[in-house]
Amino acid sequence: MPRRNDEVARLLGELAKLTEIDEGSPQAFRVRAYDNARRAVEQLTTDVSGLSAGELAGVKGIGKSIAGRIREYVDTGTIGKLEELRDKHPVGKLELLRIPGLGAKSVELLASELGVTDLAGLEAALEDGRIAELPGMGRKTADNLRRSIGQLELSSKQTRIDLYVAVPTAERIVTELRGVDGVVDAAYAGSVRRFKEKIGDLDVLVATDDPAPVTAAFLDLDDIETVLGSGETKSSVLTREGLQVDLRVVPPESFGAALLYFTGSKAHNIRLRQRALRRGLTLNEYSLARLPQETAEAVADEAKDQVAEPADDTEDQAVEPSAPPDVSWRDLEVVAQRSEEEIYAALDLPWIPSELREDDGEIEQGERDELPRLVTRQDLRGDLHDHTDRSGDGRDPLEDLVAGAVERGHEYLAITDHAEDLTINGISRDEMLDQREQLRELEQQRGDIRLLHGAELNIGVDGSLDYDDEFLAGFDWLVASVHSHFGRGVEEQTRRILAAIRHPSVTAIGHLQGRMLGKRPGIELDLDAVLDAAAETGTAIEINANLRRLDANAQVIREGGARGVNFVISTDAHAVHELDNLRHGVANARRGRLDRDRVANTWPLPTFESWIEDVRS
Ligand code: DGT
Ligand code: CA
Ligand code: CA
Ligand code: ZN
Repeated sequence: MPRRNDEVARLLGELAKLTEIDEGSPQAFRVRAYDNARRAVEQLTTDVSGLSAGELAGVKGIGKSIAGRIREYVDTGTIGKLEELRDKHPVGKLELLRIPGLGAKSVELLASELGVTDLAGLEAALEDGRIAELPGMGRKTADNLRRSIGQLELSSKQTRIDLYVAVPTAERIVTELRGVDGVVDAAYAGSVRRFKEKIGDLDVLVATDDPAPVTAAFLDLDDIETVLGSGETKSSVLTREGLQVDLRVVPPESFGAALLYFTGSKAHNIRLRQRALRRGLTLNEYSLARLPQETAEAVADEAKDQVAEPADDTEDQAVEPSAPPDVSWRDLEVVAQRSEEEIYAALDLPWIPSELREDDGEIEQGERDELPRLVTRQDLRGDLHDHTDRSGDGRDPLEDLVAGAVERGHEYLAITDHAEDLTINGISRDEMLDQREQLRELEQQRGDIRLLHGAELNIGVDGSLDYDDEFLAGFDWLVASVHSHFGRGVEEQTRRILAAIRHPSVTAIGHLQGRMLGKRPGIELDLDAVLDAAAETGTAIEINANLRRLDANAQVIREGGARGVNFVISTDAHAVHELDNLRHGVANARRGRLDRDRVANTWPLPTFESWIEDVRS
């Protein structure tokens, strides 16, 4: 998506949310208009800044008045209406709107009756009983709210933030800063680069010899709420979504050392520094450098005795070796600093992927040259969970989705619209057969991609699936997934999933736990039983690339990989542009330390198709 469109889409989303609060309903005409326009801009392949108000209004989904607001943004850098709504409704209200069970009306009620306008205020009002006493709320609502806040770990007291909030912001900021004059490189680091599911803050690094324009561009980013601090090479801000972003500007020659340092984890870095000392070297955020002979010997002795324990914050001081006080690193001979690869190599290690850097065995594996061979985006040859506009929530026609897949280099693509049991979205047998014909024709016509005719089946509460076994056997590929009854007990849920895994026609289990980050926690499962069954039948477990799902999660992936379970990385795309999300599924698979050979959609088509035959026999 062109860079400008990304920003505009986000602002339209914010306008929709603020208007929802302002008008007291998500169904208000204006709310839907902003949402439609946001989707239209997300799907636009031309840069909005090149379009006139008239041309914008001609885009399907964008009305005249919103076209005007988009032009206003492109021309002036702000939208008057947005500023007005932001002044009227503090960010805390948006935070409240994210809590299940709290709609726009309740958010207004909380503000007008109790003066509660953020999460901390709500928690206080829950605690002292004011919510339970509020007409229109009551004790039951209070209990439900408390449960939602707890389950979703939304509590204001613990400020970890979901990865799905941080990654788009990280990508946007890095793209933005790369475009600043004089910038040689930019990257995000810290826990976001390690792809941890919950993060504290976002760390961004920029390599340049001229920090001033970078800092200026950073502080000028549109989504900043507060500047927490700003110096020549270090700035810190808070975004409107409550995410803290730390920027560090470093000279290009030490970018690798800085990236390594600020990616962490702290425990991984401590191990590397100990390793450096044993080699007469010292590692910090500027470089890996050689210590003078005498100091080196003294420190190496000391380092030899040190037990390499994983350090947490409290142990940090005790375990962390530091350069001796009489040595100034500025005088030392630099051994490596420009890239991470050079630094690892000088420590006799292969480059260790960021997703592994937790001091959880990766250094030992690196030493023995036994690191898992992690999957990359380039390894993937196809996408295996994709919706067209035939099922209710898909947005683009088959032809467009297929063209999008070919543009992205896919050799195969599975179309998996919802089947008939999903009453709102699902499609009938006749329509399925009709689609199959359409698909075969298109495949013939194009000749550049293999199209698998599939469906996304709904796993009923008793483990039953859509259609009947004979009809199911007619599909090339079947994803079965849970879409409702999330609250049942662990035994019932496990039975339900096992039935789907063991069904002869099912080839993959979609979003295994059905969680939606920030919205619902997902079903409880006996994962041992589920993974063992998947390993036994060969049925794949999906790694859903949607950042709101990250389902299966990294832990499940890691355990499954160890048991020889097959996985597929799929986008679950409901629109063409969502085909780009594969990269998030890849990152999650890497976080799960999965060997790329366990990912079925890295396989060449003949291997892939004979595996399907095996699973289904
Ligand atoms: P977070 O933000 O809490 O999710 O986790 P990180 O890992 O992003 O931690 P953060 O933002 O405090 O610092 C970024 C990285 O910088 C961290 O992973 C390692 C490095 N780092 C920061 N402070 C220290 C320190 O005092 N000692 C060491 N060894 N490394 C540090
Ligand atoms: Ca961080
Ligand atoms: Ca930080
Ligand atoms: Zn789906």
